[in-house]
Amino acid sequence: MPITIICQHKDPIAVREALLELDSNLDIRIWPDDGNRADITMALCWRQPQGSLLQYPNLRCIASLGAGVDSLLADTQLPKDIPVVRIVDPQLADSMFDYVAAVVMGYCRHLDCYRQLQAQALWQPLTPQAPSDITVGIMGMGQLGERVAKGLLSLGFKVRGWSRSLKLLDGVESYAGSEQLTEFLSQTQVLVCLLPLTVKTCGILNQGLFSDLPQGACVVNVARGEHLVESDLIQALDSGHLRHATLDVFSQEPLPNDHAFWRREDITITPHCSSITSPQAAAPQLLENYRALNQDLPLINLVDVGVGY
Ligand code: NDP
Ligand code: OXD
Repeated sequence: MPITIICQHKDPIAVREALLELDSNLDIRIWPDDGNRADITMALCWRQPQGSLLQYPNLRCIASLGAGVDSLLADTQLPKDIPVVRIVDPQLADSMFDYVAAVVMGYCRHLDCYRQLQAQALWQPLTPQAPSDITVGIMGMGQLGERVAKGLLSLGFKVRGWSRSLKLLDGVESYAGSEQLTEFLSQTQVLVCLLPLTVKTCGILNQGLFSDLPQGACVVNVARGEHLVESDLIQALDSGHLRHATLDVFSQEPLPNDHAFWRREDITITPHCSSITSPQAAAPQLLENYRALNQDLPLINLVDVGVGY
């Protein structure tokens, strides 16, 4: 039974080749030239056009080609009652840890401050902070957040995590739910957002949340641009309450040339590259789900569509 790849802003051919490497008998088509759509039982999607999935009457599984499913679920015409799966990949989590570790280490060694001093040609050594002086708070303690938390702990940082349900993770202070958010934020010197984008988390990085962070805190957003209220960030940086922000994701990507963030020394921008799903890493689990589907076995990495992640 054929698979289709409905994909924008990612290379569908690389995904097809990675799957064919594993099983050369697969019939993998690429939207929009994917033949008779009534034959297709599985769709691999990344930012599929609204309503496109309605054209497949015999679809039995929708797979996100990334860890996040926000753009997939944002399709108001998503066919109902078809299981949605996503990518869960240890390499993706390792890569996210590498990025966050680099950023947080940079804060310990004041690399953001040196960038500002360099712009003024100022030679001014600053006392480095040890990892054990810094509390990192991670919002979202899922596949990526947990890996980042464990990695930062091993580097000597103090780590706390916030999620919907309380976690039991050795060495990590756990907080859950909106009632514990303020307490979680109160000692967080570097805040890392690794939440999925849902109705509950959209705009969560806002003025109220920033004001609950200690003076001089830094913010790292590696989840989705829509978590952040951009004008609130600018205000919190301008007022001096926040020291710096590192942003990998934006409401509009690529970030437009004339966006105010580009010209700020207190914001570091990277182009949605903190952790990239490789087709080679994704292919085995896509194939596993395809085979499970054909044998009526349970699917892996299922998304709770009702909750939004
Ligand atoms: P998971 O689904 O594994 O984890 C999500 C975590 O967020 C869980 O701990 C969950 O809590 C928590 N959470 C969800 N909603 C809330 C809420 N309302 N309040 C508090 N906590 C909440 O996701 P992943 O770790 O795999 O990925 C996280 C996100 O990272 C993705 O959705 C994607 O948007 C982004 N991403 C970004 C990349 C990049 O390159 N910048 C690359 C890959 C992913 P609980 O455990 O209780 O369910
Ligand atoms: C993802 C991403 O969700 O790359 O996988 O952002």
